[in-house]
Parts: sequence; C-alpha cells; structure tokens
Amino acid sequence: MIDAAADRFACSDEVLTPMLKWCSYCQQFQGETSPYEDCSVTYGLCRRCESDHPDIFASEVVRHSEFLRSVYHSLYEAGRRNDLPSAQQLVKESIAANFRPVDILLGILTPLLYKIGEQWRSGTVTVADEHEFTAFSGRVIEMIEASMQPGRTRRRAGVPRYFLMNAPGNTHTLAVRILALWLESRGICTPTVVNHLDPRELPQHILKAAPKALLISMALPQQLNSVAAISARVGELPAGVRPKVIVGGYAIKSGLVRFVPGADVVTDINSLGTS
Ligand code: B12
Ligand SMILES: [Zn+2]
Repeated sequence: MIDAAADRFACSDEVLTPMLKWCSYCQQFQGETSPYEDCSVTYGLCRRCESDHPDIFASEVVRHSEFLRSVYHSLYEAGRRNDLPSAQQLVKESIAANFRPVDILLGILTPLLYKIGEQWRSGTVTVADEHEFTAFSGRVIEMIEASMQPGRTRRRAGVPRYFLMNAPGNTHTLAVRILALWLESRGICTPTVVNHLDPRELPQHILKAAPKALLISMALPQQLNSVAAISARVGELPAGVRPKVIVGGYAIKSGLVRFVPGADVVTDINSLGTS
C-alpha cells in the first residue's frame, strides 16, 4: 500500500473495529492490520495495482474509495430498515464493481457488526435493533454464499487443512460462517461446525477429518476455560493425528485474551493458509 494514496475515514469515534485495508483501484480487500482496535478503513493501492498502473490518477483512486464508502453507509441503512432488496442490489453493484463477494463480508459487514455492537453497548440502539441487524447480516451472508456458488472455488484435494468450530457456549455464529466462506474462497477445505459440538465427540471428528489445525472461534473471555479444556483434550491425542490448535475471534482480536494454554492465538486471518 502506498501512503500517498491512503485516505482514511472513521466510521464513528467510538466504534472498535480493526483497521481495514482496501485497494482503491481493483477494489480488493487486502485484510486487517494492526492496531486491531482501530476504527477506520484505509485505502491505497495493492502491490499488483501499484506496479501494473504506475500512472493511476489520484482522482480515480478517490472515486473508487467513495464508492466503497457509499456501499458501507448504504448497507448500514438497509440493515437498519431490514431492507433485503436494497442489500441484494448493493451486493450486485459491488460485485459488478469488482468486489470479491467474500470481501463484502470481511471488509464491510464485519465493521458494521462491530458498529452495531458498540451502539448496543452504549445504548444508542436497543437489543431488538441489534437482533434485527444480526438477522439481516445472516441473510447478507446467504446472499454472498449464493453469489459464490457459480464460480465456487475448487477445494484442493487431500485432507482438510483445518477443522473449524465455535467455542463451547459461543452463540456468535456469524463469525464462523464468514470465516468458513473466506477459507473456502481460498480453496481451503474446512469442515465446519457452526453450532454446538460436544467436546467429548471432538476426538472422533478430528480422527475422521485429520486436519492440520483445529480453529476455534472465541467471542468472549468467559469462554476461555472451555477453549483451554479443548486444547488440553487435543493435546492428549497421539502425535501423528494431533492438530495444532489455533484460537481467534473477538476475544482475541480485541486483546481481551492474549494467551490460551497449548494453543496459538491469531489476530489476523491472513496468516491462515500460508503454511
Ligand atoms: C451479533 C452479536 C451477538 C448475537 C450473535 C448472533 C449470531 N447468530 O451470531 C447475540 C445476540 C446472540 C449475542 C449475544 C451475546 N453477546 Co454479542 N455481539 C454481537 C456483535 C454485534 C457482532 C458479532 C459478529 O458477528 N461480529 C462479526 C464477526 C465476523 O467478527 P468477529 O467475531 O470478530 O470475527 C472475525 C475475527 O475475529 C476472526 N475470527 C473469528 N473467529 C475466529 C477463529 C479463528 C481461529 C481465527 C484465526 C479468526 C477468527 O474472523 C472474523 C472475520 O474477521 C458483537 C460486536 C462485535 N464487536 O463483534 C457483539 C459482542 C461480541 N457481544 C457481546 C456480548 C457482551 C454478548 C452477550 C454476553 C450479551 C448478553 N448479555 O447476553 C451474549 C453472549 C452470547 C454467548 N454466550 O456467546 C460483546 C462482548 C464484549 C466483551 N467484552 O466480551 C460484544 C463485543 C458487543 C459489545 N460491543 O459489547 N451477540
Ligand atoms: Zn489492487
């Protein structure tokens, strides 16, 4: 990313969301960057656009970032009205403007969920509003999933790289659904358990799937003990079948939990799939 083209906007002073990097030219989401608790989107050029188009005019970069900003605000408004046709239209326009479908989830819907969470915490929206926005978000995930169907990335052959599950008692299911689609968009095979999984049944799931790593999504620090228990249980498996345990999610990203015994904590999903 080049600094000269970077243009940041804050979604709101109080919103806690990671800093998100988008390429203003090809409209591809580059990922999150630290500080993870920062509340802004940063625009610039990805390496490829920078080298392919050394002559891009700043005005073009600004025009693209304005489009991204307008999608962000319009999707928020559509969510508050529970207006699914508008959401569908925005998804269509974004894909036509070269957004990768899954980037809409990571680069737009996720920060909107953070925003709603903060508004709920500060009392600006009611619990009912938050629930309605969550249900709307679930529908947006379905729309994105459907738009991924035709060109669905072929999963690489062989054993799954990961097995993805929620921390016991974690009813935050959107994150796992989004993460599963993101991994799928990268061709990574990931059996996923969105809802409850009896930890006693985990060893048999692991033996069947033989993943390289077990990914656990932990939203709240209160879920740490049960996650540590799973990590200990996995640690008892024989070395040849024992996956690495990787824990992520809001509790990790926000820094509320920095250490899980026997596991790696990961704040940036881009580090997944690299090895
Ligand atoms: C929607 C929501 C709910 C919904 C969930 C519905 C559903 N079907 O998912 C409901 C209403 C059920 C809910 C309940 C609660 N919630 Co809630 N919720 C949220 C909200 C607004 C959005 C969550 C979300 O989907 N975010 C979008 C996802 C994509 O972001 P993410 O989880 O961070 O995931 C990303 C990364 O962390 C990463 N990731 C996720 N998992 C993993 C795993 C691995 C291995 C890796 C590498 C990466 C990774 O990938 C994702 C994409 O980048 C958040 C606000 C927020 N800041 O997230 C609050 C929030 C998480 N909830 C909160 C609270 C307090 C609760 C409740 C305790 C409220 C209550 N009193 O009942 C309960 C607890 C429920 C439980 N037992 O788990 C607090 C937690 C605060 C804290 N200090 O811990 C938050 C932050 C709201 C706030 N601002 O205060 N919630
Ligand atoms: Zn680019």
